[in-house]
Amino acid sequence: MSHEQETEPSIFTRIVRREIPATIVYESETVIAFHDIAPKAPVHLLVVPKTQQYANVVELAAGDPGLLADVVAVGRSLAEDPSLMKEFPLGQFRLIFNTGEAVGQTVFHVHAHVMAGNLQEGSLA
Ligand code: DGP
Repeated sequence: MSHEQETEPSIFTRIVRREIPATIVYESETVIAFHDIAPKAPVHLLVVPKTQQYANVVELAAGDPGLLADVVAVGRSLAEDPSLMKEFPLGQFRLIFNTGEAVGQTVFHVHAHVMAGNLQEGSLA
């Protein structure tokens, strides 16, 4: 049995499987993107590799740099979409990967925060 099969499905795997709802804005074979449930900025999306085998961006960069490049490219294309970016300049966005509990990571299935506009006061991401 692979490591992935032994592990409990993450909250994001459950979104991929449609076990819990999310407002999905993009999906490919390998990547999914949806609105953050608790937005910390006027635009706050999450871009997530479908596999949960990488807990954070450091593991993803080491294990599958092509998939990391795909995550970045999806973030860029979401930021080019006027329907997602509201009044904010297209193609200009924050791309945040929290790595570790001390900086606010709560879901240990790698994900990029794609944000535009001011962060909520006191928010890390
Ligand atoms: P982080 O703190 O970097 O691990 O980011 C986790 C983000 O995931 C956080 O901003 C809230 C978001 N989140 C947690 N649970 C859900 C969920 O069930 N649905 C959606 N859409 N977002 C979630």
